[in-house]
Amino acid sequence: MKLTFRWQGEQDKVPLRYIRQIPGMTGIVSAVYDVKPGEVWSHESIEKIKKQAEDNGMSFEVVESVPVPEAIKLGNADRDRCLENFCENVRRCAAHGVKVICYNFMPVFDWTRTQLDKKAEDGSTSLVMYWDQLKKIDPSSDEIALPGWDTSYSKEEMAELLREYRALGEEGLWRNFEVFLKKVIPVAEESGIKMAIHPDDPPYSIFGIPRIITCEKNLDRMCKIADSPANGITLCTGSLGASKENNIPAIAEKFTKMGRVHFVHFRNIKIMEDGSFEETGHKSDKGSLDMWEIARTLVENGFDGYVRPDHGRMIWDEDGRPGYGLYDRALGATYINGLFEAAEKSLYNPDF
Ligand SMILES: [Mn+2]
Repeated sequence: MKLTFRWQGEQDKVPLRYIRQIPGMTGIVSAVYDVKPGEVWSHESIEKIKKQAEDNGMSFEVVESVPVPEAIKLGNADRDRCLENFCENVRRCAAHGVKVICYNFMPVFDWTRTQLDKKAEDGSTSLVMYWDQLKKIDPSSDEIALPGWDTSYSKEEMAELLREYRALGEEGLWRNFEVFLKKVIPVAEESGIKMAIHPDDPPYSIFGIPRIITCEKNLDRMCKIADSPANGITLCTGSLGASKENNIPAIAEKFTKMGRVHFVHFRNIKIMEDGSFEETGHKSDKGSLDMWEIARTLVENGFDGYVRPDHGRMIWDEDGRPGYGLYDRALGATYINGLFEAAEKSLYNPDF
């Protein structure tokens, strides 16, 4: 397991010199933020991140994310140009030592939560998705807005996007995803890059917008479209785990055995009776996922890829981007170290 940490470039409040002090930290997960989605990343910008990481004793081998522009997901007139640019970004990342590219194929929004600062009993705050908050929003309204959603769209643009995706539907989105994979995976293979799709978060449709990277069956379907180790997944335990239907250790076992798990987002989540969920501390007994079982399954099936703590709570009065403070993610990192060390030692030394 190679322990990594997300760093959102120079605008990130958490400096690299702090990240390097987390025990076991080997690398950062980052992206180029100086051009719009769909444009080509400059060599200078990619190289700069690599140098910043290396100056701090870490590597830059995982990109999260190369954004997939709406033109590709919708399959509209600008698709071919955007696909060419995406492929060029894959080649350029490879040229600067990147090994894994995390991306997602979620329409419009990367993730959906109803509140970003829900206070828990211990005073910490975290991201939550409560159905009773969500149901108050009229899905036919053109003014749907939830915390954390992209605010770069105007009201009219957002309404138009929602209309287009509803008309496209799930099968339409699969068709466009297939076009994407058939174009990008051969380029990734050639360049030595492993593509790692991030599951939809949460893994079901909201407001009638299609979502397809949601469950084992659909991950299977994806793997078959381009049958190559370069066509892999980011096992985000908290995203897939937001649906009770998903058995995370079973999914981890199956896709690790297939050689398709290249990156793991390791976090816990507490699912409520009605399917609402709260992001919790990483430890197993704080949420609904058995984190030890997931770590053990990965190790026993030969997983040797990149892992990062995913979202953390806000604790110790830290002020920053919700989910991406230093303190709780650092605690998550040390927990990951503990679970993987125990799993590796018990695997290689059965008497342990
Ligand atoms: Mn994730």
